[in-house]
Amino acid sequence: MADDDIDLDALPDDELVTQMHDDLYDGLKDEVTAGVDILLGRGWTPYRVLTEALVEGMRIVGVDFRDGILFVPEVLLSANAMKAGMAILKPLLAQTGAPKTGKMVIGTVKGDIHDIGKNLVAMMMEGAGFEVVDLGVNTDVDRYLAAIDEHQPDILGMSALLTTTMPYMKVVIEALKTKGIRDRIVVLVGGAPLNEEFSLSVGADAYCRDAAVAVETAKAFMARRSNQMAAG
Ligand code: B1M
Repeated sequence: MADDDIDLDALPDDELVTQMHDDLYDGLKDEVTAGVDILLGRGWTPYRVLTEALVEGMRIVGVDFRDGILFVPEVLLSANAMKAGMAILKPLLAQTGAPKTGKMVIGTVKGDIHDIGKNLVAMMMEGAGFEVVDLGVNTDVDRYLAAIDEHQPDILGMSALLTTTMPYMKVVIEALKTKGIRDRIVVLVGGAPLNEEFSLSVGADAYCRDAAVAVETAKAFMARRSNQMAAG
């Protein structure tokens, strides 16, 4: 270890988490993954590591990106470090052993390449027992429709992080209506610039503020659906 290297193992939890926020900010992938491993080794749940160390770190990056302190190349490094940390947590969050609760197709809409939030939603949904088909980023209406045809999901999830791409959600929902399948599928939308009012205006079933809300909302819709089926 070089003289100025920090011994992450020696830091108490709160200082380690702060250090991880700094490392995420600086795009230091190896340090971020080491921090994730250490916290897990100390008995932190994967969800707590995700929210307190990674998501909070990315929130700080977002603030400085907005304020012109960080630029795209730096934010890309942060995003890569975040993804490396998430890759460790993904199998742990998915280890539920629960019977499959339902199926979701999810993608970031056309013109938009932000995928961290969408990946997080996919991870948490899998952890809650949903089967998830992830279409990736820059998803056009034809790819959504083809995936719905192929996989017959209960839920369609769409993510958008740009004010310029969020209106595309309406294009997809209108296409579902045109095909006559809108009523067969629950449409959940999310992404930082969205809100409840927007989701209603494009004809979605619900807006999900974060991944935890997405899981709760999806479960609530599935419960409602099985009650309706039971009622005949
Ligand atoms: Co971009 N970017 N970016 N960016 N970027 C934002 C979104 C921005 C708000 C930054 C800013 O200016 N403050 C701004 C948008 C402004 C606007 O539209 N009003 C912006 C911009 C302008 C741009 C570019 C145009 C910059 C440029 O090129 N000049 C460009 C666009 C590229 C494109 O998409 N065509 C761009 C590029 C990039 C990077 C490639 C560098 C990188 C993305 C890397 C990647 O994703 N692989 C990036 C990043 C990282 C960000 C910020 C900093 C962080 C986004 C993030 O990952 N957040 C972001 C700032 C911000 O959001 N404050 C910003 C962490 C993540 C956990 O949160 O994505 O909100 P979030 O997801 C949450 C919830 O929203 C919700 O649950 C998630 C988990 O809790 N959710 C869903 C999300 N999707 C859901 C779907 C659901 C349910 C819930 O379905 C059911």
